[in-house]
Amino acid sequence: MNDLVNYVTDGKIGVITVNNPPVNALSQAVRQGLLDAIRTAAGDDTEAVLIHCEGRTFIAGADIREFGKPHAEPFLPDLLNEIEASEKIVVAAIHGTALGGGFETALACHYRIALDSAKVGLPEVKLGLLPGAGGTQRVPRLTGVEASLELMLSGTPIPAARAAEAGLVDRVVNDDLLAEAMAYTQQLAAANAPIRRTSELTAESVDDGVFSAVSASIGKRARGQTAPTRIVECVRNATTMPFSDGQKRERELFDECMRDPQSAALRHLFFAEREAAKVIGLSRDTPMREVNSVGIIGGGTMGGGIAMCFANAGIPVTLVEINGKALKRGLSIIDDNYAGSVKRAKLSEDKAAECRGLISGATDYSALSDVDLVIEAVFEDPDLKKDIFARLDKACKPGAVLATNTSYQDVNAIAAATQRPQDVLGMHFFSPAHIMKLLEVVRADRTEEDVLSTVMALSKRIGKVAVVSGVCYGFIGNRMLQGYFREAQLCLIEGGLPESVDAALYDWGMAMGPISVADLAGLDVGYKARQALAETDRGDPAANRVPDVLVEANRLGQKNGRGFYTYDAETRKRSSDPEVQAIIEREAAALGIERRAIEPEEIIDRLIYALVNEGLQILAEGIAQRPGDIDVVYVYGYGFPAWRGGPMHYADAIGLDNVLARIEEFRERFGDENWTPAPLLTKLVNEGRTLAEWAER
Ligand code: T1G
Ligand code: NAD
Repeated sequence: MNDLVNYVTDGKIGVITVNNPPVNALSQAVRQGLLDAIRTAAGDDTEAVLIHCEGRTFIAGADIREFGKPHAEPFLPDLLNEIEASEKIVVAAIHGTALGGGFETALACHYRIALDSAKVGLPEVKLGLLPGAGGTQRVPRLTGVEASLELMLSGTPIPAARAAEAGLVDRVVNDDLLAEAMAYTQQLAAANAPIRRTSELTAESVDDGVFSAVSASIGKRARGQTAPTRIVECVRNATTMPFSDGQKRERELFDECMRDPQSAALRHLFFAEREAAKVIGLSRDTPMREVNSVGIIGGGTMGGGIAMCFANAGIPVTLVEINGKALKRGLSIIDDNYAGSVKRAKLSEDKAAECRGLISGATDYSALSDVDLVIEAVFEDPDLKKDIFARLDKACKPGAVLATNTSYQDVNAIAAATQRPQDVLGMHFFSPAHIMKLLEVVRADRTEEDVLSTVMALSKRIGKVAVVSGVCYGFIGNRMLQGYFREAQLCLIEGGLPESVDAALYDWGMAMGPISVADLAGLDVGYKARQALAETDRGDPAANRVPDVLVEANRLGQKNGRGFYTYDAETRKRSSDPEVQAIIEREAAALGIERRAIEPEEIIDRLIYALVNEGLQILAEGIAQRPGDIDVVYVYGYGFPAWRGGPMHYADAIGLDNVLARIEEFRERFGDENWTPAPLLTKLVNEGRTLAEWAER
């Protein structure tokens, strides 16, 4: 045994306790401790063995921090086979989340008891991996092929009660797990219950059509990912091969996953998401303010969704609109959203009604006199926002947090419109706000530390992934997007078509092509933002020409059914429009641009490297705390493929020297204005360092 794994005998029961905070991950020391304990039990006079964990959860998986490093014995599959081979009954007592290798450990035990609040799951696919310690062979033997594939391909944990129905857990209790588990183990020993080795069971065979149907669906549910196909092969093997052969092949495919850059990217994101929650320089015990009530100003596209985020977390919300008619419209948007969630079985009727009941409306700011937090989401007009913050300054109680949902505006200037700039920051949600997980938390120059820590903690409470940004035009995400959209428009006018530019990025892995995204967001939003800027600040005229002409031709995008594409009023299905091609060719000629064939590789590199170059500039300015934060922003807010790890991880994977060489080539061809390499890029290449190494500074 060791510090992390303890073994005692309690009567005729050998009790193995794992205690490796925070989540009892199966580090080398835990594996060694478990092996020593099970061997000790094999040799003593106990009749049965119980494995349980201290702390907030049963084993939540292999220790992800050990991945990518030389693998140390004992190897998990061997350890679990030894536990299963025990001549004494072994019982697992599950609380919290038994995930990945943790659930596989429980599956190697002969019986499983769980708290009703516990969950079990195999989330390896979210790390670009597969259950590599027997899970792909044992689960089908216990619960059949389809349930196994759903568990492994979704990676979503299931509650203990459902696991019991599925034959994965034998007993569910609602309290005092250790006592219940001890009693259960003693019962089994006293009853001389059989030693049930799952590996000795036979998995039901199913028609091969089941596997081909699932393989076909992978293209939709996990587009571009490689691990899901390997998972299907493993589960198929469980129905056709003896356990040992199936497990041998599982290991080979697991190693293939581990060597796959996709897994490195997804593991990077796992830790980047957790790092993003930490504000550099802000200690974990920074005090926080209470937030038990929220006010939202503006009940439009964003205000309604934002209100639902808080109501869904049980926090009462007051939605303030400019007048009764606008309020009615705002509340009906919310009603439609809830009806949609019920229709898609995301929420039960009762839960939707309960959450909706927490949202009330008002047209007078006095309704906000006692709320703990106010979020402004009115038109993107800086003067209107400053006026509203000056009014909030008078209406709200001392200590209330005042936030703006602006997409671009200067949060320092908005804060300066109040006598309490220390209570002001940006909370930039993404549309649709009740669905998108990303929240850019914009730290203004005078934002108080307890305001920042309050909002970072609150974001977790409302199910958001928060990333801190400094103040600049467009913060992290929208600022980087400008170069991305610029290159999309330039590729279009230089020779592409909406379909070809979109296909290049979609096939590369983006959730949606840039031209379709522009139509979705509304071409008028960008047009108004450009019109608000001085001519000289609007950037490359060739990049704005076509969208400007479309807006002036009242082609605003999906919102009025015509943009770069036309959209079916019923189905919203998009179709190409030869009129747009004619406009592109006409405007290219007017600008003296000779259109040419543009290969997908060039389109991809121009758009993605524009993101990367601006990302490096943002890091150098300290607008983003670390490269991983930018990756989290793009994966959770802009449909960047998670299996590529985000733009900054991707740049490191490609090699910063290759990125710089390509940018230099683009500078040669297209000029300094759009393609001056970020000084930090040149510096890191000269020093032969990666962004990840730079981030560890
Ligand atoms: N390994 C190492 N560290 C881990 C970890 C793990 N498996 N899980 C969590 N942590 C760290 C995390 O980085 C954070 O650290 C702290 O624990 C709290 O986590 C062979 C190959 C369990 C649901 O994928 O889903 O088994 O930031 O902030 O919100 O088949 O963590 O505080 O320094 O997320 O309460 C499969 C991953 C591994 C589960 C808890 N297992 N973990 O959520 O806390 S692959 C997983 C989670 C595997 C086998 C294969 C969640 C959680 P820090 P947290 P939380
Ligand atoms: P919207 O036009 O859909 O809604 C704005 C609402 O504000 C309208 O209902 C209007 O009646 C209300 N309003 C205007 N003046 C008001 C006042 N004085 N008091 C109370 N209510 C008032 O706009 P939207 O798309 O929801 O955008 C709102 C804000 O969120 C903008 O700053 C925008 O940049 C930002 N944002 C938008 C998106 C998006 O995708 N739409 C995403 C992130 C952030």
